[in-house]
Amino acid sequence: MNLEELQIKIKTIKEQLKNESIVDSELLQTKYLGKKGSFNDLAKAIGQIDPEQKKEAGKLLNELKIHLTETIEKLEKSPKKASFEDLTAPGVKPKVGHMHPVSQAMEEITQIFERIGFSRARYPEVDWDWYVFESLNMPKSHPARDEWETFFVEAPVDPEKGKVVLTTHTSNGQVREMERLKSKPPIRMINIARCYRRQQDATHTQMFHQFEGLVVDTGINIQHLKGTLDYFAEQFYGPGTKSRIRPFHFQFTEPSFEVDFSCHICNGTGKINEEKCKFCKSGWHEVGGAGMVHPNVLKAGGIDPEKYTGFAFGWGVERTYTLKQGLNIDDIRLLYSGDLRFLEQF
Ligand code: FA5
Repeated sequence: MNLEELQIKIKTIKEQLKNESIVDSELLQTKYLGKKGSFNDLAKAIGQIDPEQKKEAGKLLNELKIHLTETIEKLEKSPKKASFEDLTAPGVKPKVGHMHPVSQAMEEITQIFERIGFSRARYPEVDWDWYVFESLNMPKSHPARDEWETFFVEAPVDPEKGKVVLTTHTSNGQVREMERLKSKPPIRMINIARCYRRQQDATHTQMFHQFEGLVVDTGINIQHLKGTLDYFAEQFYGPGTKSRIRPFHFQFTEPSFEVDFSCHICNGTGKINEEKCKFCKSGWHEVGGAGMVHPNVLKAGGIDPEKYTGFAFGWGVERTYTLKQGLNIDDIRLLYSGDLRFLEQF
């Protein structure tokens, strides 16, 4: 090979690089500057060059090396040329979301009650004082209203239904359901909706969910209520879970109860190896209230309390859900933190 031929070869290599279809700089590096690359092939051929031309040939090769290195480096930094589509490359999986744990709990609760003939209802979350308090046997200025730390809405007062509030409990659905059915039992409602109270700590949030059961028919008694609680306990928490009712007071039920479910950690004994169960401290977890519908509430819904009786219950969805076996969520505010590291676990 003489100097002229070398110059032609150098020109060809430069042209080739200029029109290169490969955009990956590592591949280019291997192709042009690698051990078996174009540059090395040419460098090996320099031995055949006339000794007088060797110096000049070395200079030309040096220039070529600099040119190749700089061009490839520039390519690496510049935006990539439109590359060809590799149809055999593995695809990128799109991120798939899932239902929020509270929505999952609401679905499960709905299905459990639907299996025994309840129908899902949903009533307004911004409602009249009448449905939230007054029709539930809590006349204006009744001290029982204080328990519900209420958000009032700035809206015109209705002469009959009073002020507008953010619903403090799903019990506002009781008289609404009686009205929907034109005061004609049987009623078997499960009302799940958002509620609002001025509260905030590890077991309370300003916005939360409740599910409210209401059954009205002839001959309904506490046994029916207890049977429903036991059924729910076993279905939601697993076989062996028991329910317990304790005397309490609500204006809209008589008698009234607080409802507890047995703790799955200590099986309702309150003790683990002679020590107090740290999860429940007593063997039981309180989930909400229940009772036999007060005659005044039936009357407010146009139902004759001499003919019909009923039971009702209302529990927090978050509270009920966080007690599920294996969850161990000790702060319900986490459910609304929007933290994906937490939510992705469900
Ligand atoms: C009531 O709201 C009654 N309406 C329940 C009822 C219905 C009784 C029908 C009788 C018949 P209480 O205020 O205790 O009751 O609330 C019930 C449950 O809602 C509580 O036990 C708790 O689980 C949940 N809860 C109440 N406030 C909050 C809150 N701020 N954050 C999260 N959960 C709450």
